[in-house]
Amino acid sequence: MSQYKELAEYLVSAEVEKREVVKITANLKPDLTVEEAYHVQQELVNIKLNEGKRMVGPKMGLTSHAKMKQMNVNEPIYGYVFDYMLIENGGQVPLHEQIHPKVEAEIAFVIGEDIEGPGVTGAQVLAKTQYVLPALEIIDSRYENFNFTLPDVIADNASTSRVVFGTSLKKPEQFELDLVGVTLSINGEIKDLGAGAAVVGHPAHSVAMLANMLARKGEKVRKGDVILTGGITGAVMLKYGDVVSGKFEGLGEVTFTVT
Ligand code: 0L1
Ligand code: MG
Repeated sequence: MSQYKELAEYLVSAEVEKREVVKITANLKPDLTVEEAYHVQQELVNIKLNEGKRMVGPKMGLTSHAKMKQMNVNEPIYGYVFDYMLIENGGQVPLHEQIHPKVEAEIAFVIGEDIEGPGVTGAQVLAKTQYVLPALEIIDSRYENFNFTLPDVIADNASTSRVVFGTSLKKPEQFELDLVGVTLSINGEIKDLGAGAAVVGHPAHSVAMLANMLARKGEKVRKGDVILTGGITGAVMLKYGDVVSGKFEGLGEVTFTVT
């Protein structure tokens, strides 16, 4: 078995068994590069596809300038959302299915036509986007204390764990998505807030960056992909009993309860 596949299995078993593990770069492969980390992520994706899980679409992570600065990078990362990660709006997220979950508010894009880089712009993305919708992403790093290097988090599918999509689909041309205001509340108290511009200046720019990054390995954003564009708010720790609400100006509300 290749080392990439072994590392992918290490992370998949941590996810399945709901236990945190030591980051890859601590012992297993201290010299893991970003390029190699995407190979590990691809093996992790293959494991899930071979198990019959269906891909919903890519997601972008580390899209805020604050997070990029913290990780000392100048471009976001991506991972993938699968069908088993979806929770209905208003539904429940059982804590025993998570390790140490956090929530962040994001705008999602439903892609209407393939988008192939390089050189894709935000305007081109908007022209090929069928709908936008609000979402809450639950991230749950498989690593101890959410402590990782950039290659570690890429290998770990960008910490992706669960997603709650809003129920109303809106046409993107109805909005200036960079100006859309968002609040993230837990038990009625606002924990963080922001605007679409927190996502690399504009959520459509995030999808353009994704298309351009995928082009480096001959891939593209596909018609039908539902893409999480990145956190507008910071990620807030969850605990048992939390009632979580994301309110997105003009796009609607997304909620779930931690049970
Ligand atoms: O969706 C995200 O922005 C998560 C990226 C990974 C970093 C983290 O786990 O905080
Ligand atoms: Mg996210």
